[in-house]
Amino acid sequence: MGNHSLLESWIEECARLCRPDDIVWCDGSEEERERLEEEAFATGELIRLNEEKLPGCVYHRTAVDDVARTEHLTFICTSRKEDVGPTNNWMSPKEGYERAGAIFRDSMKGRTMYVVPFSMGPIGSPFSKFGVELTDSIYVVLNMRIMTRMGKPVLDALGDDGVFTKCLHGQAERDINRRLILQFPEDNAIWSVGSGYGGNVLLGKKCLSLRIASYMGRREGWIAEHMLIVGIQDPQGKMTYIAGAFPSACGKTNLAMLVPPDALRAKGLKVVTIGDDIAWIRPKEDGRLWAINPETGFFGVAPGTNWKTNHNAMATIQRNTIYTNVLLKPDMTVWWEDGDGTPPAEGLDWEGNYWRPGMTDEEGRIIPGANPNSRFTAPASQCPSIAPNWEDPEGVPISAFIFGGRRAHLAPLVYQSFNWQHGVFVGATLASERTAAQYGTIGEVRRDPMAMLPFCGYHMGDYFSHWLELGRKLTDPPKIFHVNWFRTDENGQFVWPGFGENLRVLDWILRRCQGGAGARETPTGYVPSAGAIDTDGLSLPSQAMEKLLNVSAADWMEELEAVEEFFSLLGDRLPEAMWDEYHALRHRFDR
Ligand code: GTP
Ligand code: SPV
Ligand code: MN
Repeated sequence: MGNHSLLESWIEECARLCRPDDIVWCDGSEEERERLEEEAFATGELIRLNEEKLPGCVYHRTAVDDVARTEHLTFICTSRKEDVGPTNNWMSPKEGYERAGAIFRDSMKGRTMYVVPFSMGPIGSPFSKFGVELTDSIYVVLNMRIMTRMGKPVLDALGDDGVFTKCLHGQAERDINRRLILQFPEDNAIWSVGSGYGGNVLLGKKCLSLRIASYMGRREGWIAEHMLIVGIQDPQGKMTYIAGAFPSACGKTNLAMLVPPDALRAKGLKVVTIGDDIAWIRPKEDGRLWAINPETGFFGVAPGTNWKTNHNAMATIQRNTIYTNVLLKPDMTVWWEDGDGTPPAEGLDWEGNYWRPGMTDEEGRIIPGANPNSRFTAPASQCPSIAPNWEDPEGVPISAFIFGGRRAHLAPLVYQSFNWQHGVFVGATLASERTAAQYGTIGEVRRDPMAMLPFCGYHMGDYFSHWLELGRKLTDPPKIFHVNWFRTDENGQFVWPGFGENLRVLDWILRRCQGGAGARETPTGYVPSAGAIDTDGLSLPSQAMEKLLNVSAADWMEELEAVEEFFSLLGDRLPEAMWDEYHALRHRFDR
C-alpha cells in the first residue's frame, strides 16, 4: 500500500516471522470500523451492546490471567544493563528478540495481521511522534482507533522516509507463561507478545508514549510523563493549566474531568480537560514548559465511575465506547461495582459466568461482577469538559505540577515544595498503596517516583538528573505540589470527600501560583493556613481539616527510612541534589 521502503521491508520481516494468512492496512475509516466490528462479532471477540441505550458500543472480555499490565514480564532491552537501572527489568536486545521471536514464530497462522499507522500528538505538531503497530487483534485495532490519530492521514504524513516506532504485537496463546512486553529504545521498537490487555498491547500508550518517549525526551530535551492535564479558569476568566502525576488507578481521569462543586461554580471557577493519562512536555523560548496530551481517547477505570463521582466520564462513555471486563446485563448494557444505581439482579460477570449480587466463591469471598481493573475506551472528543484547544499543536503552558498517591497516613491533603529542586525531590519520593492496575499485593506501599516506576525507559537516577537540568533552563518553572486525597480515619474511612471537591485544593494551588493564598511553613513544605482552603458549601466533621493538614514528625521519620533505602538502590546515578534534599528535610524535622 505505501511506498515507504523501510516500512515495507519491516512489515515483510515481521510477516516472515509470524506467518499471518493476510496483511490488511488500516485507513481509519468508518467503513473499516464497521467491517472489523462485524468480523469480531462473528467470532465472539466482541459483543455488540444495546444499540438504543449504548449506541456504537461494544463489549470485550480478556483472558482471566490477562487483566492488568504485567510489570514482571515487561523489559527494557538496551545494550548495557546499567542504562536501565535497578527499577526496570533488563534484557539484552539479542535475548529479547530471540525469546519473543520464539513465541511470535508462526503465531499468526490462520489469522490476519493489521497494519496500524498512528500518530501520538496532532499530526504536524512539533511534539508529535509516529508509530506503526502490527497486530493480529481486532480489539487492538479498534482501541488504537480511539486512543490515537490512526490511518491514512498518518501514512500520508510518513511519506516515503518518515521516522516511526516499530510496534509488533501478537496475541499468540495469550498465555501468561509465554508473554513478554519488550521495549528496544536503541532500535525505536516495541515487541509485545502473549497478551490482549490494554497497557500491554495498545503500544502507542504506555510502551511508546512513556517508555520509548521518556528515552527520546532525554536525548531531545523534553519529558514524557504519566500525567493528566487540566485547565482551571478563575473568576477573572484567566485559564491556568496544571499537570498531575498519580500512579495507576489513583485518580488522574477523575481529576482531569472534575465537576466543580456548586459553591465554587457560583464563584466563577470552571474546569476543562486536556488529557487524563499522559503528557509530553517541552521547554519553549518563553522560559516556560508547554504540554500536549498525545492521545485522543480515555482508557479509564470503570469501577467507581458513576454519575455522582465522574459525571463527565459517564457522559463520555454513552456511545462509541469499548467496554472491557465489566458486567454484562441481560438487556445488553453494562454495570460495575460502585457504578450507577443498585446492582442488577443478574448478569454475566467479566469471566462470562452467571452472576447475582452477593455470590461468593469457595472461600466465601464476594465475586465481583466487573474486574476491579475493568476499563472503558472512549473518544476524548465526546467528553463534555474537553477543552476547545485540547488539540492545539503548540500545547498549553503549565503553571503547576502536582504529585499524588494513595497514602492512608503521612502525606497531608496538599503541600507546596520550596523550589524546583525540592519539588523534584517530592516527585522522586512519591509512594502509593498498590492498586488493581498492576499485578501484585494490593495495598502495599511502594515507591513510585513521579508515578513513572513502571514507565521510565531508562535509569531512574538519570531521569531525576534530566528533571533537574530541565528546571535550570526555565525562567518561569511550574510550581510543584503534592496532594493526597486518600487519608483515612481510625475506621479506615476517607477523611476527604475527594472527586469534585478536589477543586478546592486546585483552587488553593492556583492562588499559590498567583501569589495570593495563605500558607504556613512546615518541614515538608508550605501547607494551607487555617481557612486558606475554600470550604464554602462543604460540611466536614470538626477537626477534619486539621487532621488532613497535619504533618506528623514520627510518620515522616519512618518515611525517610524508606526513602533512604530507595535512594541507596539508585547508587551513584542518583543526583547528589536528591541526597541534599533528603538531609535538608531530616534536618528541618530535627530543628
Ligand atoms: P489509570 O487509568 O490506571 O492511570 O488510573 P487513574 O489515575 O486515571 O485513576 P482514576 O481517575 O480512574 O481513579 C481510579 C479509582 O480511584 C477509581 O475507582 C476512582 O473512583 C477512585 N478515585 C478517583 N479520585 C478519587 C478521589 O478523589 N477520592 C477517592 N476516595 N477516590 C478517588
Ligand atoms: C495504567 O495502568 O496506568 C493505565 C492503564 O492507564 S494501562 O493502559 O493498562 O497502562
Ligand atoms: Mn495510567
